[in-house]
Amino acid sequence: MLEQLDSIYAQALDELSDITTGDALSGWERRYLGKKGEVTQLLRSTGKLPKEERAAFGQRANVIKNELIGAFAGREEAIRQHELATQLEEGALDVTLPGRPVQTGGLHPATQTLREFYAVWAEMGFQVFRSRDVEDDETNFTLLNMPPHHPARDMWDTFYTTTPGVILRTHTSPGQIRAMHELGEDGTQPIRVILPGMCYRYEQISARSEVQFNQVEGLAVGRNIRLTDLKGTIAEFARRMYGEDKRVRFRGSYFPFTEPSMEVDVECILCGGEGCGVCKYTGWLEIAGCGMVHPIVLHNGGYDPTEWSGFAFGMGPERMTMLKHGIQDIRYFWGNDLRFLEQF
Ligand code: FA5
Repeated sequence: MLEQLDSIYAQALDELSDITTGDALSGWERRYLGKKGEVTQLLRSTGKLPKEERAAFGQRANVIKNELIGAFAGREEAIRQHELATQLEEGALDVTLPGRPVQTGGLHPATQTLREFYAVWAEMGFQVFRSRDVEDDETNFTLLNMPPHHPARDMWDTFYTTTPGVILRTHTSPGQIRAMHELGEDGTQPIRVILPGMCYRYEQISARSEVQFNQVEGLAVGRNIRLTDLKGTIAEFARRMYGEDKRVRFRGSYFPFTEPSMEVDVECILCGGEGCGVCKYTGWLEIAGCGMVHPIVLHNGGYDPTEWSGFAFGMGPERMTMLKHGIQDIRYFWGNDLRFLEQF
């Protein structure tokens, strides 16, 4: 059978050298290398040989098969080049025609804002900490100072799963507890992180509210962190993000996991504080909720609140993108309408 193999090999190469068209080449491939091709059939019959001849035969057959595959590819390329040259000669191919535009994708507007956030917060020394989308009720609420039946739980309409106690996180704040445990080394190390991620709320969808949206949480824990550190950090972020001259203001608010709690407004980025439709003629846009980390939350994160303090904030990048580009409806973000997406 070895002689038969070598003679098929010689014959195949001989035939190949005469082939000048794609059709003939396909026929050649079928005849020698196809499923029922001569080389393939011979390889299949290896099992019928006496045991001591099988290895040598199999090896030789594989070498020949690979050589033929290589020769085939070489011939295919030669035919392609020849056809191209003929087309050029005959003028069928106009190389001066402009190429067809290649469709490129782009970053989603929310992703663009997120990346701007990452860059600004990284410059300010905040590293990214990724927490989980599927949370437990305890971390999402109880450890954030909202025990079962606490009325403040109503602020976050929740998606529950069929597994008791397992929910989709309603905000990125439970990541505070996880970051404190993972990075705090039993409450002995300071922390400075941002926690970006998708949040889920069982809310009525409207122009301003979606059932899924991104948040970027921030958390700093240290020995002497004060309210002025929080205010200075947020003001610096707003300046870096929206411009040197942008003013920010803080309004008293309530979150169970911060004390005191505030909302942050930045001077309207569209009208510069003059008053316009986007800022509802107030001159201010809300960008974040924030506050000093509640002592109970510090304790739940493994820190001694008599020695450690911290601040936290939470921002909504989609709402901030809407403000920046004057987008009227948050539903565009996840509608996958190219007419919307291609504008960014
Ligand atoms: C919170 O979720 C707090 N965890 C924020 C916080 C963190 C306060 C740390 C203090 C300290 P709030 O529910 O206001 O707060 O949501 C924060 C931001 O998420 C909002 O300002 C908004 O930009 C965005 N957001 C909230 N709900 C939606 C929604 N349904 N669709 C789109 N964006 C939303």
